[in-house]
Amino acid sequence: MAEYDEQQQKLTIKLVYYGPALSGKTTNLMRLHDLLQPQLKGEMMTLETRNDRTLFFDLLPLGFRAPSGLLLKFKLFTVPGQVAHDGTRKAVLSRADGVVFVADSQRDQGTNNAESFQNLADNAARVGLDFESLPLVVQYNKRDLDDIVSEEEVSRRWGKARWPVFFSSALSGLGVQETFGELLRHVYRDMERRFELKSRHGVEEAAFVSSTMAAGRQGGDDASCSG
Ligand SMILES: Nc1nc2c(ncn2[C@@H]2O[C@H](COP(=O)(O)OP(=O)(O)OP(=O)(O)O)[C@@H](O)[C@H]2O)c(=O)[nH]1
Ligand SMILES: [Mg+2]
Repeated sequence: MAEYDEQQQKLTIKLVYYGPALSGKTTNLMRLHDLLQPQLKGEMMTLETRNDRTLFFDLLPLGFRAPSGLLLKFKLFTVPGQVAHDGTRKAVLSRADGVVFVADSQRDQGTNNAESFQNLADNAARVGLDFESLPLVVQYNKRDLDDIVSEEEVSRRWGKARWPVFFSSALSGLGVQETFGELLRHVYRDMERRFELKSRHGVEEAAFVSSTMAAGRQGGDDASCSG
């Protein structure tokens, strides 16, 4: 649930990378952190443990200021994929405004992907999110590996679903920005309905996406993400 602070003219949007253990959620955030310009972008915070396994979450803050003066702040989180950390996953998912589901393309990960997607639907219900209307993009990661499901198989699996599917190699950054951009477009439509971003704040969909991506290029620290 986006937090709108009328007094401070601030809208805080929470986006969550969800998926099975080791699918590449933290790597997606690290690549976004590298790809986006550094000046306005908040420092990424990771709480990593041994063997690349997130124990709590990662957080990457971004932000830009709308023509109306409204500050749009984005908080990007990853959940820990390991089955045991379901309580943390639920807490991180709570009040999310959009989700990227990062699946592992490796052939032997089909069951883990399916269970994690079901876990996402279950936890969304538990924290009171409407899964039907939640902006969601599916990403099949690790396309650079050998034993992976083909794009045709993935299309067959998700073809009838309403969520867009992207392919990526987060390790090299391929597809990372495209996935995030698509999520931003879906989130925009939701925010536009609720906060009239276009008429009240002068923010159109294309600007919403490009300003977030170019968060660092605007200079000045009025849109600083700290605090
Ligand atoms: N070959 C390849 N390896 C990847 C890719 N993306 C991530 N990895 C590797 O997969 C391992 C796990 O990546 P993470 O990003 O830590 O995975 P995670 O989804 O955050 O894992 P949890 O925090 O345990 O849920 C790391 O060794 C990454 O370098 C990719 O696209 N290709
Ligand atoms: Mg992680």
